[in-house]
Amino acid sequence: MKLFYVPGACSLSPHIVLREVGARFDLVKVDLAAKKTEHGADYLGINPRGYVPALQLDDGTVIVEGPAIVQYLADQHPSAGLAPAPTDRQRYELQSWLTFIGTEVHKQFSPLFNPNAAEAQKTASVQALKTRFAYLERELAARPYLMGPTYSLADIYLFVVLGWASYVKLELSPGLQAYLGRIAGRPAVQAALKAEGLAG
Ligand SMILES: N[C@@H](CCC(=O)N[C@@H](CS)C(=O)NCC(=O)O)C(=O)O
Repeated sequence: MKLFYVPGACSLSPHIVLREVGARFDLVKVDLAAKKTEHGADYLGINPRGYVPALQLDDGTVIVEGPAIVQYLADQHPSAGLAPAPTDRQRYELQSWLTFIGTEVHKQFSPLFNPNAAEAQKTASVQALKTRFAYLERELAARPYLMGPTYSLADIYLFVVLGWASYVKLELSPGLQAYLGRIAGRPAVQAALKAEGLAG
């Protein structure tokens, strides 16, 4: 398997999942501006949507969209316990969190990383993010992880996007910082950060 990634981008979420489940994989860095892989291949030929992540299976099949990739990996390795079984009603709670993180948190960061975004758009994103952070803080005050006592795909995705807060000078509450610390302490997370050049 190959994971197409950019260091520190949302592709870090499937990268952590690959390590959590103990899969064998190669990392392929992508130059998003040039739409080329580090080996010079046309990235649009791999993911015509032009963004990371993309996971290429050994048979050549490509899976795109972070939430789909991580659920595929969790379902291939159910013993890792990162997702309720597809037939379990709890699976919809996981999908609800993945959707919330993708649409209400991840995408609110986009204007803050875009030098061409209008100030009004950035201000609206900051306001929306502060509201989402306050909500997450309340949710996580009652339990260690989004799904309750059990660490899941949702925590991995949230860890990655909340990690961007410091880059855009948004403060996280002590509760959210403690939550990130719990996840950062996992060996798979440390290994992924190290492999992407984000930790010593
Ligand atoms: N809906 C996509 C969004 C992926 C996404 O936003 N990727 C960013 C990095 S975090 C990217 O590659 N942006 C570059 C671009 O859109 O050209 C997913 O969830 O996988």
